[in-house]
Amino acid sequence: MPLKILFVSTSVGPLGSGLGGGVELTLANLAKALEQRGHEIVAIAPEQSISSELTIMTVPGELQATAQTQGRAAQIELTGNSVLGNMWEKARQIQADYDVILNFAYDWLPLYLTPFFQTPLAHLISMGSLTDAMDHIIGETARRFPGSIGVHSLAQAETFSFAGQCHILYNGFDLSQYQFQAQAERPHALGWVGRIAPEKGLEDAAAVADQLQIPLKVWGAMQHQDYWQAIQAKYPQAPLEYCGFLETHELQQQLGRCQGLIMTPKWVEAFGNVAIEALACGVPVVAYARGGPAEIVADGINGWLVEPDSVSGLVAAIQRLAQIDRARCRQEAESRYSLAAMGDRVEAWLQALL
Ligand code: HBI
Repeated sequence: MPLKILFVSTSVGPLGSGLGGGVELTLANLAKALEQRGHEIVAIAPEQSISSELTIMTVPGELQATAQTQGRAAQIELTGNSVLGNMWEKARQIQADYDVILNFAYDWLPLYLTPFFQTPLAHLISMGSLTDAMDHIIGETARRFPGSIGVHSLAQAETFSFAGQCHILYNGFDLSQYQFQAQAERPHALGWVGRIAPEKGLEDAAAVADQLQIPLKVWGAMQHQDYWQAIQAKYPQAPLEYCGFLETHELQQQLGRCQGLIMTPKWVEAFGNVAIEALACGVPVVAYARGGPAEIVADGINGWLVEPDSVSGLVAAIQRLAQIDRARCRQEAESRYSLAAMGDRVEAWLQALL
């Protein structure tokens, strides 16, 4: 039966800014997947959020600091006029109009509020274990509200002591927005996509570009300018090109021309949306065997898995990219990561919770 679902967005940036990283794409795709099945979605998000399809209620307030820059012992912090507090006050006011509330923020408050709401809360946890305070409150919520915690991959779940209580959802994309490109175009560049931030390990991709002298095109929100400058200074001869933060239509057009996507996560990447976006365009993926990408890349089928942090391993894998069938890459995306496949998984999760 059709559900009325309230999404409450990430607190680190407006939807459409790229600062919310994968969560922005996940939220938009999940809304589409559930609406296709007759459910009604409304989202609460920080002011300046924009979306072409989604009905959004925006609230003001200060953004949260990103959890991955806080360190394990980080205390919970909320400013007086926090956008997180304001979003959840709004959710509290209108909760009676909805069958279920789905939280997308990786923050303490929405988890802590679970028992205070009359409408059931479900939490889509978007990253692995980062701080003790978050581990504690997610674990408590998983224990007291069985089935309320959703994650993107087994690897991500296993970073938590309560892995067994996490519902694994993977992710899903509107693959009609991604054009299959049967072959790479000159100069057969490598692609790297993600927030320009230390946890994403861009320096290793630059090292590969430097060694192979193959152009590396970088797309994503420039979150750490100094980090980017340091990489360019370390590899002055590497053919690196920052191509900006593009919305999906532009990104897939340019990414699809690459000979491969290179993924160099230094942390346990919860999923790796960009891997699916590349596969959807027929672009094989070379990734460290770490986190979500290790569950997406089938070695020799849609790309190559590499020993984590091994630049020489990346170099060897790049040289075997021609062995991968690009049409098979697209098929892999369609069979497991379409909106319909994700909609099945999320609908089953929410209905089991209700
Ligand atoms: N940090 N505190 C906090 N809250 C979030 O919602 C959050 C974050 N860091 C990163 C992030 N969300 C997203 O970019 C990733 O989950 C994809």
